[in-house]
Amino acid sequence: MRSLAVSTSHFGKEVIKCKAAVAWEPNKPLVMEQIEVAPPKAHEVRIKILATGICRSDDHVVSGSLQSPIPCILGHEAAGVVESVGEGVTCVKPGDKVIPLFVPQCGECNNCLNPKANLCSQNDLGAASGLMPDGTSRFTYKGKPLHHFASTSTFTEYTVVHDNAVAKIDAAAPPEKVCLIGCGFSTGYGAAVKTAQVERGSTCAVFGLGGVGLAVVMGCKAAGASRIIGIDINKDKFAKAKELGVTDCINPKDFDKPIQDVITEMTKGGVDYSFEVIGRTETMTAALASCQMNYGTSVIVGVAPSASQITFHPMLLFTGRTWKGSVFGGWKSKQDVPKLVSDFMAKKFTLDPLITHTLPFDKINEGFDMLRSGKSIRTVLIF
Ligand code: PAD
Ligand code: ZN
Ligand code: ZN
Repeated sequence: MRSLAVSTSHFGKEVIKCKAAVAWEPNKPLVMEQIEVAPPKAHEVRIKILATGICRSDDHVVSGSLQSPIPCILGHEAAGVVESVGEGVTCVKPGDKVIPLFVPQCGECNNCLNPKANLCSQNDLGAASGLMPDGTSRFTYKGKPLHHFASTSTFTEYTVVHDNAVAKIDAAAPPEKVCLIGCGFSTGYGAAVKTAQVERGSTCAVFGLGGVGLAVVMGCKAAGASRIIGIDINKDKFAKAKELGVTDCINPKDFDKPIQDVITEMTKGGVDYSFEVIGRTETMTAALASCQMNYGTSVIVGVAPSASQITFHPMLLFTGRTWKGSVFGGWKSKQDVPKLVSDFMAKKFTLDPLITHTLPFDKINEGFDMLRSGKSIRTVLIF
């Protein structure tokens, strides 16, 4: 059984032994292990995870399409409570309810200082190190270091993050719901309302109706879109999509011609805003071609395989379309996550439709299986 050493001061000093799901090898189930979690160093925070969602980006690492060093502890969509803090931490204290941030907000880099930007230079995405900012790990298994993932690592009873990668949230917020504000909900909703800035009366197309795609739909709906076309190869996703505001559901498998031609015909020239929320290069170009040539905007949200490249006809952009990307919905994480949690508490949006399954942490691999087979939207693991 796990033994929890409780530190006597609010500076964590003891190593904690706890359960974590370790990704040892690509394309293999995660393995529940007892690991050691080191105390937080200066400007670091050790968090007891209460609930975490499973996002497709975690699976992208398991499948090898997203490069991040393994063995590692995946997971980046969570809520928890601060167990202890390192020296110099002023933004949170032990006992605070928090959400770890896979896009940090250091507040000092050029990106943090620019109101138009949200991708802080301190992020560990892209050419990921899988380490804390000081280049070391706080996780070991039998003394051997394990990598972190995306500045967060939440598939563990305890994690350590830098203090620029954690946001204090309302103490009353239900962790098993607001964990989705750590990734899926905020990413999708923000792609619509912040990155694209969908306008009232506009037409939208959302490619991929998983957890993030449905959150895009919620954002389009909240912004007052008059028509939202949902595209998915799994028709089982259509009922919920319609509940959330999709007006037309289409399955590319039902047509002989390219789906962009179908959408262009349906809308007499293309949508105002399209979103790729799958992570495939073909659907990225299809989404671009589906938006109106003079003023349409297409937003890439899906994470394409690390090694992939896109070939597309320059005429698609020459004629006036705009192509954008959106990481974490364009939100400045540390400042905006607490506000999104307050908005949830004020019932400005709901998270329930996105959560189809709740499982104990031990059943993490069942959650991954349901994501891969298309049976779930979001599975939330409870600790
Ligand atoms: P998901 O697997 O729940 O949803 C993807 C959906 O796409 C599923 O419903 C599939 O059936 C559907 N789909 C698959 N292939 C096709 C196809 N060829 N045509 C049409 N539909 C298809 O994933 P998710 O919602 O958790 O994540 C979606 C993507 O967004 C994924 O690539 C993930 O890595 C990325 C993501 N990006 C960010 C960000 O900050 N930009 C954050 C979180 C997730
Ligand atoms: Zn995610
Ligand atoms: Zn920064």
